[in-house]
Amino acid sequence: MAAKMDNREVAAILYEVADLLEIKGVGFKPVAYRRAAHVIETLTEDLAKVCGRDELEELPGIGTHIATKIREILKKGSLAYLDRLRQEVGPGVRELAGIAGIGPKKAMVLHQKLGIDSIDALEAAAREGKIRIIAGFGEKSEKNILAEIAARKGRAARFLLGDMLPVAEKIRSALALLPEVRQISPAGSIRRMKETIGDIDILAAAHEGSAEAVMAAFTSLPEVDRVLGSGPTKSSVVLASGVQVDLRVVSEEQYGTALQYFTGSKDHNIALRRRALDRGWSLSEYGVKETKTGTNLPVTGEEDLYRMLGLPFIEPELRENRGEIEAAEKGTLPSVVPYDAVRGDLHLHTNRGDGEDPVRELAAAAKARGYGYIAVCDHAESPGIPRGLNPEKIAQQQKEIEAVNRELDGLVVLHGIECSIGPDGSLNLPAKVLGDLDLVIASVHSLLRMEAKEMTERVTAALHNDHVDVLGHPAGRLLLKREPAALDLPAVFEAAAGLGIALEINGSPSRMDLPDSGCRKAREYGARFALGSDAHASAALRQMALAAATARRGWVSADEIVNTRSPADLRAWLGR
Ligand code: DGT
Ligand code: CA
Ligand code: CA
Ligand code: ZN
Repeated sequence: MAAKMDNREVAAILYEVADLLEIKGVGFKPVAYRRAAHVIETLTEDLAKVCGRDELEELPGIGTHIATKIREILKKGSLAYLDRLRQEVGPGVRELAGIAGIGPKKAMVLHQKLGIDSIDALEAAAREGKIRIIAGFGEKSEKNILAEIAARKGRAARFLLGDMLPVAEKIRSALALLPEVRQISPAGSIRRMKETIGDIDILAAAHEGSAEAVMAAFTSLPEVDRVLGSGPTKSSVVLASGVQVDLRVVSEEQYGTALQYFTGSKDHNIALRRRALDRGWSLSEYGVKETKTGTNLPVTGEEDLYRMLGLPFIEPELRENRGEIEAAEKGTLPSVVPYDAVRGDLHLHTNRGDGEDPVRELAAAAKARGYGYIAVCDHAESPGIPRGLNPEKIAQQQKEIEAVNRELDGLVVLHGIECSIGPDGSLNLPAKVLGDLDLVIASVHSLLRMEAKEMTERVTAALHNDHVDVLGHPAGRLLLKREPAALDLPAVFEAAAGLGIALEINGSPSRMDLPDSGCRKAREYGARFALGSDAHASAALRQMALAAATARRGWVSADEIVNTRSPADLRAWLGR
């Protein structure tokens, strides 16, 4: 006889049989197995004794069929029928059934309709919005699934910076209107403009004794779904979108050090604290103290704090402890591109392609932002690209752009194109058409899973096309969805720099590509950068801030970016 099985273990086997039968879509039987499992689970007497007296069939809900199975379990410690079911269903699908809100029936639906056979596949499908369209699921269940997977994997769900910036700004500006609030700023990763954020942090300075009023206003904002906690210094809420917002309220004297502390990153702070210790000070969110005497040293703001530590001001985007403190100390920290140094947008899509707005509208919106030029770069016709332009449509677009340019003062519309790079590095348009355009972006849009060697050859071949000016979203990543393509980026940077081709920093919220780390690496090769919003509507021109933020986080200065140049200098660079 095998190891003695207690009632709970027998019940667990029967429950699993029930789940697997249900996943397989078998009717009625799962109910019977589950009922039997429940009876055994709640039985006060040892099941083996009942079996010994040959009285199994007398228990409620246990017929001859299940009694036979139970005898096998008690005898062998296992059940051949279960082993067979496990093989048929596969471990991944069974795991799905364990996710709250899925269960066996829905696990089967997901397996049949989407071929999902693992938690990882489930996560990917949820992120791509494939689950919400299945009957019985919705956006909410998709979110719950992601949250549960995140919790299981021991990490919190992350959100796109581009999605969360407007949310944070709305809350910040609502609170800024309160008479009690003297100063207020985003903090944490959202202030550092990290491409994904765990939660939204906001820091406010309020009048003495008025923190409660600020907290009350915060927790009753219309966006708030539930309040996790609220106290005089910190409150946390969750918004309907599932993102957590932490608000901290400090006194005006503490604001400077608190802003530095809560902006982070944690690693940057730890390095700074070490510097303070070397000077005999202790640094915390509350201020700077002389360790020996315990006296507080006054700090008037973030800049003052860095100055006290013998450093120039370090921009929030750089505070990742990736060498910025050492560089600041040596005076070699580059002055990163200011957000308002960008003079034009080099990647826009119109309603002739897969965008929403006509050239005229995009141009007006760009002019309102103070730009001197934009480049319209719809997709060239190529396999898998929706609404791509063929040479005839490109010629029609040329007429439209000429007309807009005649109407407009102070803004030049450049006629560009975004070509897909074919598997062999070719572009899908004849040289003659490319030669007539003002700007050519070449991007990889298909077959992203190529081996690194082939992918590098493919991209490098495209760079050698005489007409290419910009390599679009070079890393090929999709944030929270797809890892970067396998590609020897340094080899690409070297080739691009040598050929005078700019690397795009794409501001689409799910791209932010080149990533900051890539920008930093590319600088070593003397690369040039082209910032593009990749906007598909005029409202999305603001995505330029995400491109600029990425450049800043990658230590890129204004003179390394081609679209900080005047219209004439940009044209000179383009050779047009
Ligand atoms: P996230 O939310 O995961 O995108 O990243 P952060 O950087 O916003 O992190 P969060 O929200 O946990 O904390 C906000 C800031 O507070 C963080 O950037 C630095 C500061 N902080 C938090 N925990 C610690 C800590 O243990 N030590 C130090 N020195 N600073 C901390
Ligand atoms: Ca945070
Ligand atoms: Ca936080
Ligand atoms: Zn693209």
